[in-house]
Amino acid sequence: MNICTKNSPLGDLGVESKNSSLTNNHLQKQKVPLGGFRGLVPCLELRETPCFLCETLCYLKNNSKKSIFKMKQYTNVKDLGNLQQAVREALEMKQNRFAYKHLGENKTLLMVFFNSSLRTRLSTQKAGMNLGMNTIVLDINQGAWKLETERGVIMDGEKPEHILEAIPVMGAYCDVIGVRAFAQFEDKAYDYNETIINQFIEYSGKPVFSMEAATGHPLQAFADLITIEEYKKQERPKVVLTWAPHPRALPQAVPNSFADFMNEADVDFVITHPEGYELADEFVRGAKVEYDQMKAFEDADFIYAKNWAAYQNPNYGKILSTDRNWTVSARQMAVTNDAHFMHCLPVRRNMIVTDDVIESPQSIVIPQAANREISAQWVIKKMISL
Ligand code: AN0
Ligand code: CP
Repeated sequence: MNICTKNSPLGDLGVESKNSSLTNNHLQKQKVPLGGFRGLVPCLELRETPCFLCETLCYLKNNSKKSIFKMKQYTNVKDLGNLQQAVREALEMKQNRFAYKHLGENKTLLMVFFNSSLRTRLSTQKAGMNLGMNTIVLDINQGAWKLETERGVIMDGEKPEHILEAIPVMGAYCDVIGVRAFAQFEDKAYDYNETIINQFIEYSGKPVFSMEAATGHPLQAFADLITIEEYKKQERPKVVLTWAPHPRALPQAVPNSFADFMNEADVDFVITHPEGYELADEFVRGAKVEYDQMKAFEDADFIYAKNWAAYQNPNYGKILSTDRNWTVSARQMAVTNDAHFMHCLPVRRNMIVTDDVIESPQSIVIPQAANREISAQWVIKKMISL
């Protein structure tokens, strides 16, 4: 439904706003006089899709949940709905990130970490606070009972609690749950079926979003796309995802989600990696794969570096190369179109990227990390809206 049109009726809704500052901002923005007006009005902008407030109006007017997009889970790009609209709304929200503080009143965000984090922990908590939510962080490996995740196991070992009780209990204490549960590289099917986060989705009774699960890191990829939108100079920039060496076996979650998003975005997307590092078809989706890194970098506008362990059988989870010719340095950056350098962080300097490249003016790793607050806030907002 598109109610943000010039023909939308003014003031016929008779709805009182719960948040006067939001109403006033909105009305002032649209230059609608406040005097004598009973409720909210459509914003009158010509848009393909309704703005946030008009979505709310739409809901109130029709009293139908069908008319508003409430997100129940966020694990991949498709869960965002219209991607262009999501990026546009996220950029709008970045300009006024406290405008929705009333939405989270008396609501609780629970963040559950099975693995370490710096950015995800801080940015997601900040996003919840921007929305006026209470936030609780649970580190499963620090003070919580160790959780058994396999069903049917005779629990006579180290783990005193089963995840199938723990999840609904966690759900009872909150309104939205974020979960970080990396691939374990023990069983490819267990990882690629997203066994842990899917159990949260099934048994918590609450909306669940990924804070990096086994196969994807969609909050990161959404922040990456927002950042590319902010820094692009071309309408359709060339974006290169490059593998780079690392001493540990790292998950495919970040490159998978980045590919997932880039395949949906209006960019010329190329993936480069040594042979044997091919990602799953469901994420590559026919994107160009170039095995010659220098060739891939030619005329690139964005270089996105990341290590990942092998996906393909029989090497799932293995390190096949630590070749430092693949470390992103001035040598490769020289053939790009003065490309911006991106990495999700944490990054190992002089393995993934040289000091001079990550410290160069073309490096945008810090604004990229800062946009994690924005991607998280957009997603959580969708989960708590009405
Ligand atoms: C993790 C990974 O590669 O998936 C998290 C990145 C956001 N990185 C490390 O474990 C170093
Ligand atoms: N990029 C990212 O997710 O960082 P953390 O692992 O520190 O959360």
